[in-house]
Amino acid sequence: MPPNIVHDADGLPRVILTESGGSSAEVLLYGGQVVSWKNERKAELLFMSNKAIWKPPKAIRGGIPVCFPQFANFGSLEQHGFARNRLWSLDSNHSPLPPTNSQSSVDLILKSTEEDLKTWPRSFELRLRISLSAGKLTLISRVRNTDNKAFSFTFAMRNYLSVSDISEVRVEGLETLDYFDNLMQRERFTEQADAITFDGEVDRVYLSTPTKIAIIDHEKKRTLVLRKEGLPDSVVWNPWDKKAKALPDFGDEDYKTMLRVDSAVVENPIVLKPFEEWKGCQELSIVSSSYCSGQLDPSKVLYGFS
Ligand code: TA6
Repeated sequence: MPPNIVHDADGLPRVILTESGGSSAEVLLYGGQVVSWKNERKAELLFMSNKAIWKPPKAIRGGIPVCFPQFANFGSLEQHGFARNRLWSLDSNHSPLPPTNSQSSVDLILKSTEEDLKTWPRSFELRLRISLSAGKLTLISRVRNTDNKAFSFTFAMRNYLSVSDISEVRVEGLETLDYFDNLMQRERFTEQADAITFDGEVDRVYLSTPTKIAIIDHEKKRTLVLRKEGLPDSVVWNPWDKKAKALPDFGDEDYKTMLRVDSAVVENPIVLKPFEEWKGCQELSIVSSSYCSGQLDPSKVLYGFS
């Protein structure tokens, strides 16, 4: 069943994904960006700034933007590369989808254009499969080198998560890891805490992270589990009050109800020989948190995951 593309007031073509359990997601062809993921009770699980600018070539501040071929300014391109500012297409040439009676998956593709070849002279195909199932949102990204020479790239899927109160959020799974601190000229540190909590601006690239990271929203008694493969690093970002005020497309109070936890390749860029392909997958799932004396019971969340 071909995806049904709708155009909203902002004129941006999008695909609406639904599944029989009642959850839904919205994907823009602009940037190949998930802009909404709602659970069966229609609660929005992703953060979207109410000052986001839904007009090309600006990147939309929220949902799950894709950074390719460069994360941040770890290279000569514009900040976070150009994939998030380009119009992607439906990928008709994709591997068969499981038959469903609702539109629960969509395959998108972005290919190198004449314009982009001027700034990044490499031919590529970037594919993104977005799949929705009960309580889960899965993104599978693939980069194929369609050039006659090798190239390298860095990459991120930037998960803007909706939280009830950032001061009541814990992130588990990154303890004891090394990280680059973007607030300290990317100096390398080692995480000492037994879980990350938030009382100020955080902008860190955690390196060689585990396949599962738990973001625990105490107030909502809800845990979001990020599971990833082929994406070894994870960026954690909250601008806090001062930086929030300095961002034109971010509400002054927005920092209180958001946290960005990315799946990324930053420290060791991917190198592809001609016609090689790289694959990076992430799965976001929602589980109810189990708390005892303020500690999450990891066996019930991190390892209870199939
Ligand atoms: O987390 C990496 C980072 O580059 C931060 O330093 C901050 O700039 C954030 O991403 C936002 O980037 P953007 O280009 O989306 O405004």
